[in-house]
Amino acid sequence: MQQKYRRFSEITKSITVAVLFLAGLALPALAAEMVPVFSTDFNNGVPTEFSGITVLESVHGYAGIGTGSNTFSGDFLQNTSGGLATGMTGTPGTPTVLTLTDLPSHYSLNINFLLAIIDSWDGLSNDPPFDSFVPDYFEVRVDGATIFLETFDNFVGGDGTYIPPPGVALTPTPLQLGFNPGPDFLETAYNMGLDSAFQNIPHTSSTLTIEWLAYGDGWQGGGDESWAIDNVDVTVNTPEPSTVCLLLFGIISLGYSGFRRRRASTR
Ligand SMILES: [Ca+2]
Ligand SMILES: [Ca+2]
Ligand SMILES: [Ca+2]
Repeated sequence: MQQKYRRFSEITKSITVAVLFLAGLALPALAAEMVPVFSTDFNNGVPTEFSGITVLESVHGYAGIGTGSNTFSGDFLQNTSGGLATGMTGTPGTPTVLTLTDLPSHYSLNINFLLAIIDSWDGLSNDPPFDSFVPDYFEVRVDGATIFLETFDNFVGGDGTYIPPPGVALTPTPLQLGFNPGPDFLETAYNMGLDSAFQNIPHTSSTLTIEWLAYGDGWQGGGDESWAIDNVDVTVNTPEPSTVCLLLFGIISLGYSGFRRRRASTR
């Protein structure tokens, strides 16, 4: 009877400790503080944190497209690099790079930006005679590691790989928004901050580099296909001190529980 009671008591304690531990783990995520570390709309120039291709261009017909008040306006950073000149098809684009330093202590980060996919992107595959124009990749890297790699398609018959999550696509079908005015040179727009690939990216270093680039065997660049970003906003997720204490308490409790179990098993 006494043994049964002791077992029941151990189980109760273990459940309590497990609940406290899980609470310790869950609460920091729930109570995480989102700290802004960088923001620009490119309407007053290119911030010095950018390097690589840093060309400003009017947003043309993209003006007003967006989510709520987060819309393209004024200027954006356009990257037309890569091979369009005769014989240069497929020459990779040069990245646009954002470098941040002295970040506050954090465990993950979020990258928000509007993306303009400009003119006749051809996707991953296409039928002859357009098969030499593919693939056209768009990639985003954080500290050199790929966090996003997809092909986009604005060209009739092209086959892009990107399937935007709800809310991300701002132009359900390609539209003529300027730049190359040809009938096959249409544009699309995306709110990439609404794609989970750009939220809660594990990261702890006090420095950060974000690279945006386009390339591929079919990459033509220039006035044939290019891309632009606007409203770039980076935040880091920082646990609040009180929740750190809870997390530590959870870990200590689990250690104590393990100690008691080991002690009981040696009896
Ligand atoms: Ca702008
Ligand atoms: Ca192409
Ligand atoms: Ca166009």
